This record gives sequence, structure tokens and C-alpha cells, in this order.
Amino acid sequence: MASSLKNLSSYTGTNVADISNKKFAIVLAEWNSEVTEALYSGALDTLLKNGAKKENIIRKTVPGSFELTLGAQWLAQQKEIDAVICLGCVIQGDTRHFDFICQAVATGITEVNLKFNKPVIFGVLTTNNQEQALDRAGGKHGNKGDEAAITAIKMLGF
Ligand code: DLZ
Repeated sequence: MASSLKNLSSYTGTNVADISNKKFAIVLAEWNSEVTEALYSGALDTLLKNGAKKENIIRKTVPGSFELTLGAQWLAQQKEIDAVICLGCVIQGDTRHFDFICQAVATGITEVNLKFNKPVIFGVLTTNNQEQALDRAGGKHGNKGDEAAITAIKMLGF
């Protein structure tokens, strides 16, 4: 299903987990920072709106989306962290770099989920251009950072 048809940004869960004592880490890529900072704001607001405490939310940055996997691993291995949210934005260019980064980060984040047995959320936009990315970072298609945060909360309530 096209992501534009499934917008979790306005999700209002009636049955979400109590996250007041949960510890979150958000790791975001510095590449395409206009987009990733907007994703971060969305994720942070959503966690706070749903009851997370500000002091229980750690922010870390990595240079690019490729580095999200290792950043997520360093965070996920910390016992006190309950969920990690990875935020990035990979924009198609003229070369195949896009494909390698997308493939690597998707596989890498999946592995970190399974290795540490805790939610590590894939909040990485993979778009054809910056406009599509901005549309999904607080624009007309919502904010995928909100959706990543909701996904983390839902997984903690699994
Ligand atoms: C090199 C690169 C390119 C071309 N494009 C992006 C991008 O669109 N989004 C992103 O997050 N990172 C990009 N990078 C950087 C890589 O993720 C990585 O930081 C470098 O290849 C160094 O490992």
C-alpha cells in the first residue's frame, strides 16, 4: 500500500502502552538535515504527547544514514534503553549509491532489532527528490517521524 494512503501521523491510540517509565533513544542522520531534523521534531513531540518523559529521551546524531545501523547498535546494547528510533533521509542521485545505502541500512536495522530483542524502528525516508522527502517530514503526507515514534510505542505494548 502506498505510504500516502496509510498515514499514522494522526494516530490516536486508545490502547497504547504506558511509556512514562520507558527510555527511548532517537538517532538521526546529519545528511539532509532539514528533513531529518523535521522527522526528529515529529518523533520527539509524539513521544512526549503519549507520556514519555523528556529526561528519558536521548538524542544522538550520525553523519549519514549508512551510519544509523552502528549508532542504533551502540544505543540498543545499553540495557536501560527500551526502544531506538532511527531517522534518516536518502535521496536518489545520479549513481547507485542510493541503492547501496538503502539496502545496507534496512538490513542493518533489522539485524539490530533481532540481536538486541528490542524495537529498533526504521524511520528512514527513501525518496526520488527533496520535495517528496519534505512532503513526508511535516508536509502534505504527514510526518514519518511521528509514525516512527508511534511504531516504537506500539511495539513496546506488544
Ligand atoms: C554519501 C551519501 C549520499 C550520496 N547520499 C546520502 C543521502 O541521500 N542520505 C544520507 O543519509 N546519506 C547519504 N550519504 C552518506 C552515507 O550515508 C554515509 O554517511 C557515507 O557513505 C559514509 O559512510
